[in-house]
Amino acid sequence: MVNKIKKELSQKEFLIDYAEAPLLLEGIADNWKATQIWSLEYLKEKYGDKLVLIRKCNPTEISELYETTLGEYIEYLKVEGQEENPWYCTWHFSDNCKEIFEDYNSIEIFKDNWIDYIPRGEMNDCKWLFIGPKGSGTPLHLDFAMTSAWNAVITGRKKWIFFSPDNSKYMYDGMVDAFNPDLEKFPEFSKANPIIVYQNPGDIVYTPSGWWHQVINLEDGISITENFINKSNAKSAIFPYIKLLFEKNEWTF
Ligand SMILES: O=C(O)CCC(=O)C(=O)O
Ligand SMILES: [Fe+2]
Repeated sequence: MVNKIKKELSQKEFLIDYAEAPLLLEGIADNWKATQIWSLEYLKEKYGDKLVLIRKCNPTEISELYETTLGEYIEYLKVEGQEENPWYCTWHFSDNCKEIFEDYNSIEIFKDNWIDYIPRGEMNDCKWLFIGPKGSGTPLHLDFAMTSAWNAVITGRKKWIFFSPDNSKYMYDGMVDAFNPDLEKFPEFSKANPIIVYQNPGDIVYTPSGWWHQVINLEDGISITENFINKSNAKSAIFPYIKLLFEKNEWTF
């Protein structure tokens, strides 16, 4: 069973009781402007000309990214019937639309994000909007550089499956479709202990550093996500992250 909570937590409560496992924060984003007014039509009308990235969803293969406009992508959502491997849209909105920041507020326990202190020329922030149809989602993975993340559903509904860091030996580097595993190809996967989470609009899901997860959108939907490093995960995340910074800039130690 996943930990669930309906109220704002203090930093202290979070660090002591909740930081080490996935957490469903129910209804915590209900009063965000985004949750109250966003729809596909609204985003298309306001931000239809913005450039976004799209990729084909395939739970067992890494797919290429393409660039399009948000407006064109939302048109695609309207006209396409349900495809087996639909396109999923990722919008790194701080590149071209900082206005989005006005429509949500990161909650107290995730507010302090040390990635925010890195000059943007060195490294991008890790804040995205996801837009996708029913059946879209993200294959089994670990978030990069052992960062943690929060993800708020604005519209739609998501199903998550989590596996603790102890289960890494059964994960086959994320090649398994955890919702529909091929146990002949990946027999050890049957030993893993899944935690399933259903997320509704206004709910935030917290993914701790080092936890495997896969996500599927059960309905067409919009979500906001941020990866972070702070007190809660500094011990495991800070070194992989700094290493990544160095590699990205081709510096040497
Ligand atoms: O598709 C999603 O909502 C999950 C996203 C996720 O896990 C990620 O971006 O790391
Ligand atoms: Fe993730």
